Amino acid sequence: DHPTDYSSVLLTTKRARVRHLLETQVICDLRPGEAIPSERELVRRLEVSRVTVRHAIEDLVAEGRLEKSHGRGTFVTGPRIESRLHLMSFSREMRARGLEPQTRVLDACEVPAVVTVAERLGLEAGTPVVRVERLRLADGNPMAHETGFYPAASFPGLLELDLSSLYDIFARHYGKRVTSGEQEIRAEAADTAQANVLGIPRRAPLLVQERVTFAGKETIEFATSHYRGDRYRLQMDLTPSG
Ligand code: 16G
Repeated sequence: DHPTDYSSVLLTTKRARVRHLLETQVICDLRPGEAIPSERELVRRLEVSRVTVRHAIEDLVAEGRLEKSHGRGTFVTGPRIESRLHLMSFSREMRARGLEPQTRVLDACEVPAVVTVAERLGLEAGTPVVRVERLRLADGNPMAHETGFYPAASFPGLLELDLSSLYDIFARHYGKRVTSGEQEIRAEAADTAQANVLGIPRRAPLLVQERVTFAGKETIEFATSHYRGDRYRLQMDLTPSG
């Protein structure tokens, strides 16, 4: 009685089957960053229609298994990070997972703290802070875009140093070890600027983490990290409360 319902069920099944074939017969032989064969080639290899191949690819893109690059093709996505919520630097966290961290410093300068930044750092508005904007990569794949503010008085000469790992510098150059932090996590859709920096489509999901970090009683950081939603998951251990 509902022919349209039946046809959509059949289509979904076929689409799911081809999606499975793509994963088990094509993607499994490729490494992250490698391109999948052309649609035409996939039609030949999997013996299905072009439309079905296209739909299956769309599903895998939506799941984050594949990513499209305009005019270049469709690629197997890079590493997916499953992070426990803990106080670790980006560099250490990636190394702990066998990935090579890289940092591209996009901007670093000293500025007077605006009210919102000053409040989080426990400073008077206008107090000099160092603003560091960085793109964080793992094995060459963009993972996060981070902007942090650091009290200039706590870190004299910071701008002259190599800013690829701040927590490392804080410990080695300034004898300040990160001891605790407060963090908030929220979801956001990438705006054009974030999308461009992270190499994702506009409106793609981001996991935003805002952190205030302490070295003992001293507040040393207020940072906002925009992580790619397709490459980052957070895990936490739960204990009963109340
Ligand atoms: C993490 C922190 C960030 C900190 C950075 C230091 C989150 C959400 N953010 O990315 O606040 O600045 O580590 O890492 O975890 P680094 O020592 O490699 O610069």
